[in-house]
Amino acid sequence: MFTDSPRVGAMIVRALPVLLACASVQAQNCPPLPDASDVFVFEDHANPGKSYTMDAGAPFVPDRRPVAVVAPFNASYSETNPLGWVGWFRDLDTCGEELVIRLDDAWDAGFRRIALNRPGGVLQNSDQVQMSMFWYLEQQRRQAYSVHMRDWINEKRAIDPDLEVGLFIGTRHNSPCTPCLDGDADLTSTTDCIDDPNFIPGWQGRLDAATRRSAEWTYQNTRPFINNGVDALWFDSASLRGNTTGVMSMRDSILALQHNPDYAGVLIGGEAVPEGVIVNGQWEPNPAVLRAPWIALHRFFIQDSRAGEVYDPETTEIGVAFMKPDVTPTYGIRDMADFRDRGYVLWSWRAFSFDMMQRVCDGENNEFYDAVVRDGMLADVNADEAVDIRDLEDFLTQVVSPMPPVRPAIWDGDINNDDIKDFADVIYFVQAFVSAQ
Ligand SMILES: [Ca+2]
Ligand SMILES: [Ca+2]
Repeated sequence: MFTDSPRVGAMIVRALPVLLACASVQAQNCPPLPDASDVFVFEDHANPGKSYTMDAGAPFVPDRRPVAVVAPFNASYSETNPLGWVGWFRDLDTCGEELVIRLDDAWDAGFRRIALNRPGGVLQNSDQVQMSMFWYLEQQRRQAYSVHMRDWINEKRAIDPDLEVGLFIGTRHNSPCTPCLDGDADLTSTTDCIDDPNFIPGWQGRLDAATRRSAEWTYQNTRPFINNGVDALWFDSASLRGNTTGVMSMRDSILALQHNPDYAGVLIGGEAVPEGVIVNGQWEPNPAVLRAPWIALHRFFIQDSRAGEVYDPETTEIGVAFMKPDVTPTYGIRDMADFRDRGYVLWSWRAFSFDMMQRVCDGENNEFYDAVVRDGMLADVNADEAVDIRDLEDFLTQVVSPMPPVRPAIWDGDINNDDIKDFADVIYFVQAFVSAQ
């Protein structure tokens, strides 16, 4: 999951009395849900007219563009904030405008792929991210997505039709009208949730493309976002091989949804990079992994040296999410450039790594480079928000280093962004360096 909380922290939270009710959520009447009686279900032999197979839909094409994470949720819980909204998203009167400000931040920084991290919030006492993200929200917060976000996407997609806006949501679900989950690994089957008239006790649901109930709930949970411009769905904790509710593992369900006509044009991705098997001493990823996009936190790739090493960046999209640099293992711009050079897709949080991202990538249409030029920090090649002798040292080191396998960017010494490293870059760097003093 995209959280810095170690597992022990989650255990402590679970051990505490559950004080935070979802009463403020339950007070909302669930609006009429989209009719999901006619959704496609994977290989539904009982209903061949609404069945599909892995052969349906467009083949997966990896996307190498970096992703910016915009997070309305950051687990800043309080008695009045049971869903853990970040500060700027808490006020019902301004949440829509504030969301647009963050989307603009990502756009202005050069990102053309954006993922909203848990746009429905998550109850503090939940150890899992639920898939429900819309219907139980207050009207103003729903409108932040169905009006403000929709208008923003329409405006920006008119400028760049390739703009991707995605959701990072859970693989587990209960009724779409409640953020409560039931299950074996959390305490959300508490009195608070049982009191929620929408909550279905005892139902442990996981994403399962072959089960009608899951297909219907997945459709109802994601449809309001897709109808308002969202074209990517990232499912949290999707690597489980377990087969607890249906016939498909979650990683196979991720791949299957990519072929579901109900999600035509929508990219379906999973977290984390799933396990594979060792065959004759060789690491063999599940075939589904090679045909769908996957992401995991940076530390996953550091801690599990097998992860990612066998994936072909030409056919597989593996994202590396860079969060707080002070969380072990730490990283810097060299690490980010190294992952870039190995074919990974970089995921970035603004407060932690937008600046580094802008210097190791120049953008499909130079959006990242242009943003750095606008900011006037062209000589800050190491992205530490200062122009000093360390930038000179890094520049001199990088300008004589071999060309990266992707287009060279500012970090690589291509200061004038003509994809060539030569003496002209020295002139550009010196000019930028001097003007910054
Ligand atoms: Ca610097
Ligand atoms: Ca150059």
